[in-house]
Amino acid sequence: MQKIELSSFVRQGALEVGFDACGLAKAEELSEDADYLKQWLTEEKHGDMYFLTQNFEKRTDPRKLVPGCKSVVAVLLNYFPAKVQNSTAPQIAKYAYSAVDYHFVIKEKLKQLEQKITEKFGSEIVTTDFQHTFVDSAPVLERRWAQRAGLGWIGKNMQLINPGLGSFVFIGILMLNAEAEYDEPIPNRCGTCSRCIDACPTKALDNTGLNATKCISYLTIESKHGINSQFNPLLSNYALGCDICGNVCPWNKKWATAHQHNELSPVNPDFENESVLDWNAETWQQVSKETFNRVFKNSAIKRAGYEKLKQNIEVLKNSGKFEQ
Ligand code: B12
Ligand code: SF4
Ligand code: SF4
Repeated sequence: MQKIELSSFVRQGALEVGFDACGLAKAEELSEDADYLKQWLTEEKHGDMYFLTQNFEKRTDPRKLVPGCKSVVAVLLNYFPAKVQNSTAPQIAKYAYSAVDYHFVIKEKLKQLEQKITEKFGSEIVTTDFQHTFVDSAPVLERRWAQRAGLGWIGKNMQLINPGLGSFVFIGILMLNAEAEYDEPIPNRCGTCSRCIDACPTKALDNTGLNATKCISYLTIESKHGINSQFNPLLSNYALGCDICGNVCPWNKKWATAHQHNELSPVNPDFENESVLDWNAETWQQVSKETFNRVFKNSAIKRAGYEKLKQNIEVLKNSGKFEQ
């Protein structure tokens, strides 16, 4: 098998199953990232996200996570929506708009891509003994792999920014047991810009990266201890996640265009065509746990949980973020 043949097939196959971009990188230890991650964890910038302290060696070397793996395939899926919420409604970050959780959508597409590759190159090209497709939930430094696979640069807002798509893209990963022709990383184009750092309401970003414990996304989704009250007035009407450092980035203004993925539609056909885009402060305050669980049954919003969402809405309300 020619390395170049494998890479071209994988890139083309990724587009055929519906991804928006694909690149390949050599599987090797990420020693600089390991140093950075160690320091980041020592400074406790991960807060309650205990899972980030686990599997350090696997996280910084994919060959330890997936024995036999030689190449890392990174794929992107654009999630920039055609329509956004009314700005007076409690804000839900765009990644969570879809009625079907992006994890399911990407896993399914990765499965289809893997099937194409194994049909062409044989089943030994992936390892069947270990999980080898990933999105979000495993010890994989996904942004770094997407960057190494030539899919963009990691901006000062810590997002992977793809020339042509911007940063409102999900990342998926597939590990292969064969060597391939690899993509060249592209240069960082942030330059002297610091709009994301300046715009971050909680000062979670600086030139050394992100302090997750201050990030609205962490506070509204991951924090196990509720929202530290010092941040209450700074939540900028966000009830789940935060898009501010992405919204202000000039590269998104230039490149982000509405995705065409029906699977990421916010409309839930199984529940009266309900869409989170139509929810306002009143809907959120009145919703029962049962209705919440039915409307958001398959969505990323449900992962945050009813109680957490209600708590966040209460914080916004008490901070005078919306009329009662
Ligand atoms: C934990 C997590 C979070 C945490 C912590 C975020 C963080 N920056 O670490 C919280 C809950 C805050 C969060 C928020 C968001 N997240 Co998140 N998150 C993750 C997760 C699960 C792990 C990230 C991680 O390992 N963090 C630890 C830090 C230290 O690692 P890192 O940020 O990847 O940084 C590495 C490199 O950038 C590099 N690095 C950074 N600075 C420097 C400097 C030097 C000198 C060097 C050498 C290296 C280096 O080293 C680091 C370690 O390798 C990934 C999925 C995954 N498995 O990768 C998704 C992921 C990063 N999240 C994602 C998204 C979409 C978001 C949000 C936009 C969601 C939202 N709208 O609310 C925000 C954005 C916040 C932000 N500005 O980063 C996407 C990113 C897509 C993209 N285009 O970049 C991912 C990849 C999920 C996915 N599969 O699509 N997230
Ligand atoms: S997601 Fe929001 S709070 Fe987190 S770093 Fe970006 S702007 Fe700051
Ligand atoms: S806002 Fe500016 S500094 Fe921040 S990621 Fe975008 S280009 Fe880079």
